[in-house]
Amino acid sequence: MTPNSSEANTMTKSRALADWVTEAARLTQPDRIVWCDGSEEENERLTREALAAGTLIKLNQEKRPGCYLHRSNPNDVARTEQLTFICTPTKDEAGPTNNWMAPDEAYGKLRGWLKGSMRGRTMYVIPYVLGPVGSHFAKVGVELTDSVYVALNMRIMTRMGKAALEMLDDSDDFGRGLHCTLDLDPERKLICHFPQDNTVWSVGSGYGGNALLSKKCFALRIASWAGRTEGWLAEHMLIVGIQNPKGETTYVAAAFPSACGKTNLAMLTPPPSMLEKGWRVFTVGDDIAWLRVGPDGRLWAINPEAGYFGVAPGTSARSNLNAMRMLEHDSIFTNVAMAPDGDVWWEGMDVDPADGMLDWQGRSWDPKSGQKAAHPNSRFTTPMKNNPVLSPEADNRNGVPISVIIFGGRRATTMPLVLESYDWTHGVYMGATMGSETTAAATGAVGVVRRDPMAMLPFCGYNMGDYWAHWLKMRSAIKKPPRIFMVNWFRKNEKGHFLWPGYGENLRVLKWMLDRIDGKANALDTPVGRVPRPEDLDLTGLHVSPEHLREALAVNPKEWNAELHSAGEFFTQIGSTVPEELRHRHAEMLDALNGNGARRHAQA
Ligand code: OXD
Ligand code: MN
Repeated sequence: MTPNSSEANTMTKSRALADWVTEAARLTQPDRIVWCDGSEEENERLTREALAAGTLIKLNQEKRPGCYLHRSNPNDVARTEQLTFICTPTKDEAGPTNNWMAPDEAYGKLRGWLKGSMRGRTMYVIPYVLGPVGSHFAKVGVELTDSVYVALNMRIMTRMGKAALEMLDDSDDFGRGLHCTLDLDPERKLICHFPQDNTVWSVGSGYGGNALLSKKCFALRIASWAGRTEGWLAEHMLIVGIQNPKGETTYVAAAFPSACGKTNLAMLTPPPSMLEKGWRVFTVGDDIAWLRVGPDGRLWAINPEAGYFGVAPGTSARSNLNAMRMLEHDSIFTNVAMAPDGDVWWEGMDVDPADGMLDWQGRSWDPKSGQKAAHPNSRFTTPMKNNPVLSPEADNRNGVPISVIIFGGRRATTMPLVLESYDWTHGVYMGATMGSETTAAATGAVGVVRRDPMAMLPFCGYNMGDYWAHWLKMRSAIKKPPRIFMVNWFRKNEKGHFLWPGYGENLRVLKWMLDRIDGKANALDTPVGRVPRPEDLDLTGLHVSPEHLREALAVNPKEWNAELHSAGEFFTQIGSTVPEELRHRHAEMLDALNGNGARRHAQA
């Protein structure tokens, strides 16, 4: 059957959209084109089709109603950063941290691969809104894909279907995402971004971060580019509301690299002593924040997504009870293990594995084999409305006002539990130089420290130095800037033991930040930032040895000399676009650390 453009005309008032779908269909030659409307009926139909094709496996519907398992191709389990390209006219626009390809070359190569690639397949047309529908933050995108798994996930992750076409109306202003699974041949896999065309073409991978184009591709890479042009920020940040016992809520945005506990922090359960006093935590978002200066001069944020694509291993009643609850229904699991009764299982779930478990590839699993049952980057996709602590503001068109920005990484040494910046520039410096040990969310070695500025290394759609300059420039537009902090929940002692219990206890660190803003808590000035002394933290009901706490909070000059040296090398690697202000601040810190003159910067 030839693609039917008259159907398109009845679905959308946008000539540009209808034409683009026709053009993509002419190239890829699908047997059928299905326009997704986001309805429940459609969800049931697509689920049935996915079950029939073996793309989804039904889980135990009594234990987990509406839940399904997907097993991916074993060599398609994580983002492939080495195959992800920013295709700007010049290499400098993409900068030294991105792979670059000239737009003509990328389009040409992919067009060759895409020719006839959907023959025998269905092309799903998936219109979606990033952000609350009708919000001035919101943007419309459309993804064309040959994957029913992608269609079902997009329904969870975004406001998908009719609402998006209504918002688009007859406009041509929408993100154009073309995704084709192809044959998963690693030699024919590329994720190419064309920021000037508001376009992403992703070929050869079905993995979430490569294939759910709304997420990393549009809401971060393309949006960061748009944010720079339009004067706002698209960030790899969770957004969380902290309600104090008086009922006042303060909003915090926090950037951590992939698989460092963003979802856990976004859904944190307060420790019993704080819960008793009336502390509460509410999730606005767990992965991405779009931030704009509001009419009141504060920085306001929305979560562009409508669901969570979280890492399953390590998620347990202890680490994230709210996540365990939201995963009880209407969720898609990818590459987790399956118990004989049709339930899911993963390492770190704090539940003993049943006998007769199947591993993530569907093979019978021997617990003694030393092999993982669930893939370390196995995932759940679940709608935000499943979250028992979803913020009542999660759908607010105006977003929420941000008082605190946190940068964080996974560092075994050097970085104290928390470090407060002296001012915006120092905070931007902290973000720009942050490092973290690599995790399983991307292919490659795990556990190596890499610089991951603002947790955006794999997600910034343009030159990293220009991105830092944009952050610095934002300061002049924000009348009441959020205060910036750095955290590290993962510091270890010489024996390799974690120095801080983490999880819910992290709320104590957040409380210190809020008290700092209110002028209620003290801190110690160090050459690299302010740290709490043990007595500055509220530790009621927490048993942590004074020795461990001292080590967790320590700023060790020897470690910091090495840290600054390595940050300096990173600046050299970024090159001439590094803003002078950051270089200057770097030199000042080195001086201060080595006792050469007093610190010269101003108070926040
Ligand atoms: C994610 C990631 O999936 O950061 O959120 O990799
Ligand atoms: Mn992420």
